[in-house]
Amino acid sequence: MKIVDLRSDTKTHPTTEMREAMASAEVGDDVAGEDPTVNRLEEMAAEMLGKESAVLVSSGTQGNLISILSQCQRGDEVIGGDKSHIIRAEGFGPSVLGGVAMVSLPNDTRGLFQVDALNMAIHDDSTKYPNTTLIALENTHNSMGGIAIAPEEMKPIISVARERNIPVHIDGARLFNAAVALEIPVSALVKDVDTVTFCLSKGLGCPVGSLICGSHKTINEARRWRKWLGSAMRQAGIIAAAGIVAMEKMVDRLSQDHSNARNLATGLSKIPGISVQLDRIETNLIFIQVNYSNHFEIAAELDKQGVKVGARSGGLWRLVTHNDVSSQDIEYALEIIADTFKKMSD
Ligand code: TLP
Repeated sequence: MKIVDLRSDTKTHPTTEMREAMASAEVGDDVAGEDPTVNRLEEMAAEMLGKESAVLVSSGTQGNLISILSQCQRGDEVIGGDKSHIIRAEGFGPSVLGGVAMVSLPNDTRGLFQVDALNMAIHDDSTKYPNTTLIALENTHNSMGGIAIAPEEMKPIISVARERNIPVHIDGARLFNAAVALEIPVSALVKDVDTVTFCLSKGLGCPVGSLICGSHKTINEARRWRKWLGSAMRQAGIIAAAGIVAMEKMVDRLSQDHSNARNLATGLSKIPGISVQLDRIETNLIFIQVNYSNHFEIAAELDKQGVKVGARSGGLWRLVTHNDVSSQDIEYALEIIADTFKKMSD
C-alpha cells in the first residue's frame, strides 16, 4: 500500500546519496576530535550560520538542553514562549538535569512575546529571584504554524536581551525552512543571537543529528555537557556524512516542501468540515481545524488507507510536508482525504 506520512518531517528516510556517504565516510574517534567527517560538518555548520564554532549532538532536544546548560547555572532561569517546544515538549530537561527554571511568556501569533512583558519578567542578579540568564526563541515556530520569523521581527526581543545583558538562544529545529521561506541566508537569521540549534533530522532528511552553533567558549562548554550527558560519540562520522549531504543538497529543495504545503492546504480548505488559515502557511507545517466530533475515527480511517496525519484533541490536526512526500503524493492524499471526509462526516 502506498504510504503518505504527513505526521512530521521527522519521518523522513535518508536518501540514497546519504546512505552511500554514510557507508563510505572517513571516520575517527570524535571524542578525541579525530573524526574528519564530524569536524567537516561542524565547520560547515559554523560557517553557514556565521558562528565561531559548532558541535554535533544527538537530537534537537539535546541541542536545546545543552545550549541551556552551557549558558545557565543551577538556580538560573530561561525565559521562552509558552507555545515553544523548549517549554512545552522537552520535559523540562534543563530543570531536571541542571536546576534551571523554565519560565514562559504568552506567545503571540508570530511566535514571539511582548517586549514589555519580557522586560518585566527578567530578573537581574538577586538572592530572592532566579537570575534570568537566557532568552529562548523558536524559528520556524512549530506550534504557531511553522511560521518563519524575519530578523526585524525578532529585533525588539533581541534588543531587550542586549540591554539587559542576557544571551539569546534560537531553537532552529527548522531554521533552514525559515531561511528558505524568507529568501535570506541562514546566517542573517541568527546574526544577533548567541546560540542556535538546528536539526539535520527534520526537513533536511537525515536519520539523526542536530548541531549547536555559537562562540568558541560556549561550544567548548557544550562539549563538556555533551560528555557529562554521556553522548559524546566515537566514529560519529557515519552520522555526520549524511549531515554534509543534507547541508549541500537538501536546503534549496525545502521550497518544494513549502509549495507542496500550500497546495495541500488549499486543497484541504475546499473540503467541507475543514477550516484552514491559508495566509498562515509559510513553510512546511499545516494546522487545520476539523469540525467533526469523530475526527479521531476519520484520522484512523485515513491511516488504514496509508495517509497518516497528526490528529490532536479538539480537532486540531497537523500535516507536514517533507522530502518523502512528492507533489503527486499531495494530490493522492487530497483525494483520499476528500473521499473519507465525504463518507465519514457526522
Ligand atoms: N518536534 C517534533 C516532535 O515534537 C515530535 C515534531 O514532529 O514537530 N524544537 C522543535 C521546534 C521541534 O519541533 C522539535 C521536534 C524539537 C525541537 C526536538 O527535536 P528532536 O525530536 O530531534 O529532539
